[in-house]
Amino acid sequence: MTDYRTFSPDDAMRFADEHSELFGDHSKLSCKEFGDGNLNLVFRVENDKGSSLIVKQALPYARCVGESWPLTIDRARIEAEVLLAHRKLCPQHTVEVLHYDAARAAILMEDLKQYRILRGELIAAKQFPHLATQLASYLANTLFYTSDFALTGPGKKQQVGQFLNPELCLITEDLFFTDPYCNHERNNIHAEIRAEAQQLWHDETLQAEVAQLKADFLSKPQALLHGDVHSGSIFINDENCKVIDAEFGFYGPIGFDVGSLVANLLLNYLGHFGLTADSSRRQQHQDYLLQQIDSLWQQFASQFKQLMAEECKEPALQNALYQQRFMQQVWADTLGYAGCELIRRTVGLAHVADLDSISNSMLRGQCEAKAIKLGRELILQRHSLANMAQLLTLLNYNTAE
Ligand code: SR1
Ligand code: MG
Repeated sequence: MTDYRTFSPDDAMRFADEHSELFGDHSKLSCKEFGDGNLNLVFRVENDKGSSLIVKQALPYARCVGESWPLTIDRARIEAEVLLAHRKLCPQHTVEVLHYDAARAAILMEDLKQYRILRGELIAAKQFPHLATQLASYLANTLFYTSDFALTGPGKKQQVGQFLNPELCLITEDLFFTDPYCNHERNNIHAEIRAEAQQLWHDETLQAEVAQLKADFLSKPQALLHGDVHSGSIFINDENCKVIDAEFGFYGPIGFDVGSLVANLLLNYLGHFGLTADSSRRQQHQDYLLQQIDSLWQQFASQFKQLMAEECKEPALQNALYQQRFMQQVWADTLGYAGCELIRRTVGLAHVADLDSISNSMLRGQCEAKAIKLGRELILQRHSLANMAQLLTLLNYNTAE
């Protein structure tokens, strides 16, 4: 870590200036740190004509906790390399990395200031008709072309090694699959749902299924995942959306990425029981979300199937029955990991604003209880729910007022 030091706004400005021809006269630049994420520093560097770029620097610890939680700065390499790899496969929906500096653990990237963070938009009940289509395309392309269907055996193994990411994977392993199911000091449990959280600690049936999902997360390197596709990692506007923040990327189970996204749309759905008092406005937004979730899976599955049928390079994996079984297993994983995300965002360390910003704590507790209940059912029923329609029935049954 010899050349590493935490950037000041001036350092970030110089870094952007060194690695970009965009700016010209350095004296006309300004820079502000505006990151509010869990881990890193994020600066916007701007010139007097309004052109701007983003500098993101990994801190040697988790920002949301402080120096008592040291964390590798190599996560900046993982983030840059995953984004570069995904951008080759899906340029329209992946943020552009312009430069990566290993010694300073810093990335220079395009500024998406014409876009807004999806989570905030969904909390404000904004709707984007192309959301499902665009994200299905992102997931199908990035996941198919980094899988055994598209890579050679040796090529895939080289990639698995390049993206091992043990420290960030450990965070996910702990926060998703361990902490919520025991009385862990990292958990963040609101008093209103203490009883529901405690039930999770004694639910051995559920814990056995979570153990299976964790074992698969540890040992199923199917494709190069983004690893943290929640609605805070997606920038959106009326025309397009772009995925950012790939520092949790590694080779893992395909259903983890798909399930994380599905769960974040479900968290927004549940949050609106407490966020939006006007019932017809709420219903309208929730109908939109369900339609997007349905369409996300349908379009993802149909594109992935088409890619398997037309582009599979590995002769043995061209078998149609195998491909059908493969999709069935991705579906079950999607439901299971979506269930884990619903639960960990409710009782674990890292919450989501879709639930936390509900001002009435009793209503918030009711929404959180629904999230735990739905998460549990998704995990337990992931092999028996045949399709998205059944999931939606389960959701309506579980959330009826
Ligand atoms: C300590 S990191 C907490 C969470 O923030 C990231 O965005 C990931 O979702 C992680 O689980
Ligand atoms: Mg992130």
